[in-house]
Amino acid sequence: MKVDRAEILISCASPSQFPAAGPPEVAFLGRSNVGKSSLLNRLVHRKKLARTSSTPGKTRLVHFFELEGGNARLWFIDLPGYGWARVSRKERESWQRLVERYLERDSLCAAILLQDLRRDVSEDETLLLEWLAERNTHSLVALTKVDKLKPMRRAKRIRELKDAFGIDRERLFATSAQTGEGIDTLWRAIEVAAGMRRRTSR
Ligand SMILES: Nc1nc2c(ncn2[C@@H]2O[C@H](COP(=O)(O)OP(=O)(O)O)[C@@H](O)[C@H]2O)c(=O)[nH]1
Ligand SMILES: [Mg+2]
Repeated sequence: MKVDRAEILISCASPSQFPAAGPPEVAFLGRSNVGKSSLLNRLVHRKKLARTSSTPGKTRLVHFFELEGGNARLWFIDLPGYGWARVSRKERESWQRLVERYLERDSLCAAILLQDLRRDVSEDETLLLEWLAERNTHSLVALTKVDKLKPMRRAKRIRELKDAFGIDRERLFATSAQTGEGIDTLWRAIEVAAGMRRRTSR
């Protein structure tokens, strides 16, 4: 999708603020600092649509972004990151409630789980993928910050994470928000999931 217009629609602190269903929705999930805001910005060719920072954010908000290109409209949903050390049980539960309620939406056509290429897969990620599979939600995994490793090490790491996630290579994307690597390929998968294009080999 060639994005002509991208803007924030609403940031929701509770499910009651979620907008009524509109265009197809694609959601982004991942641990704090995984590179979610950077990837979102890269996908829509905006430097600052989603805020990026080197310090993990603390607010738990579900951000709805509206994208328009040609005749197509799509919503990108930025879900709050997880995985802070020392969060209270209450905070954890409120994160879970917000995210689970979002992921129940019928207008959701794909959830993209982000994973830092250099980190190991934790139970947070495997449980999320299982949960999505149980709900029949189409899920993809985007490995982030691949520019941080040299090609040989990178290829090995991609294989290791593919095995750790136990998913097909077709659902795994090696990306870099810095160099733009993997962005076109991920876009194609998003378009297929959103019914904007037919599946083709890549
Ligand atoms: N080298 C490199 N750094 C990245 C990449 N994506 C994000 N970062 C850095 O990782 C940190 C966290 O990024 P951010 O997008 O704010 O993560 P978020 O908390 O998941 O939204 C920032 O310092 C980014 O500059 C990438 O593809 N390559
Ligand atoms: Mg962020």
